[in-house]
Amino acid sequence: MWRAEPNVEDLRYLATKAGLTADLCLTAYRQMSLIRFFEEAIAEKYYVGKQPDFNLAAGPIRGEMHLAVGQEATAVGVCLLLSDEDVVVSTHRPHHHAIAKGVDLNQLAAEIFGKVDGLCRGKGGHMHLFDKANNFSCSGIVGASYPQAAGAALAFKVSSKQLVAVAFSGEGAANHGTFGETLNAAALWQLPLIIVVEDNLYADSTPKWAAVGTSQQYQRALSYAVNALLVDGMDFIDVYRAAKAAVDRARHGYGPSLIEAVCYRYRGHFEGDLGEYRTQEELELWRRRDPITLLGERLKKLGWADEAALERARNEAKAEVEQAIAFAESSSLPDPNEAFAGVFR
Ligand SMILES: Cc1ncc(C[n+]2csc(CCOP(=O)(O)OP(=O)(O)O)c2C)c(N)n1
Ligand SMILES: [Mg+2]
Repeated sequence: MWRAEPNVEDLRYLATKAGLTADLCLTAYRQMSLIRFFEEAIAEKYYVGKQPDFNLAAGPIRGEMHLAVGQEATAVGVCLLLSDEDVVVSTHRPHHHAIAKGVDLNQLAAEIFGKVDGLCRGKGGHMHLFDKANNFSCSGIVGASYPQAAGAALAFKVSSKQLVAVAFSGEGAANHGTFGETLNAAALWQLPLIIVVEDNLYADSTPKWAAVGTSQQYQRALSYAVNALLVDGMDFIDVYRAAKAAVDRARHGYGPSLIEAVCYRYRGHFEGDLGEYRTQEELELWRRRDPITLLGERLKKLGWADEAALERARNEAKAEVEQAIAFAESSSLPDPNEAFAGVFR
């Protein structure tokens, strides 16, 4: 999947042809840094009070935690092309998508901490984030993002709105029946739907080679007559280029696309995962193509940003994260009397 690094002229050509500018790339760098710092801060808080027995119910953040450190380029490369009104449906690993879609960082942090100022007043937690203002949602049900986003895409189509719906998923989710069913309906009805499969090579501890007959999901999409693109998910420019083409098609009536982005998660499937199913060498190999470092280096090579500008972007992102974590920590737990308000019974 990895290509040789393009020379600077080719890089400039590819980036500008996709509509990228120095400003947009710097925004992407800042967003990706924001996601990285946010998730690292959440990881640090998550372990408070959980050691030595790893008690899931202890500490300021309770329950399971799935982080996407390493996968920032896919979220930002796609969501930079979306408006507030476009819909994003995410997964059990949702923070990078939420931040890239513009979900308020304070409300996101507070929800993860189970606090009353959270997106769902603390009832959803990290896997169930709903934000009407930004048309963002997610759920812990693997494979659920496809039909949900297709529903939104169908609504956009019948109401003749030039909006798109994006379903993010992992590569493991693409083994669910919902994947094929959604691809078929989306092709048949030419829905403005974009499925983004983040192929991080593992579904929990199962490597994809042990679970799937074909190594690439995009081949499955082609067989349903859905436009399909395979990209390097560690490369922001490659993701953006493909996403721009897919979003343009969808907005202008040319139907659905699937983008398969090959990427890697540096942390465990969940926090507490010992990761015995993969080697340290593999992890190190992927870290060498870190998406944030790669974009930073390219910006310098293109003359689009210098180290001082990158550092400023990182510092701004860090300050924003610190402020959001402090907001979440100082927010109150919900009143127990609210437990049954706003839920199905
Ligand atoms: C319907 C359903 N089946 C099983 C699970 C348990 N489960 C949670 S995450 C996961 C693996 C998902 O892998 P993938 O789609 O590749 O996403 P990744 O975790 O790699 O981001 C599984 C099996 C679930 N949450 N929902
Ligand atoms: Mg996976």
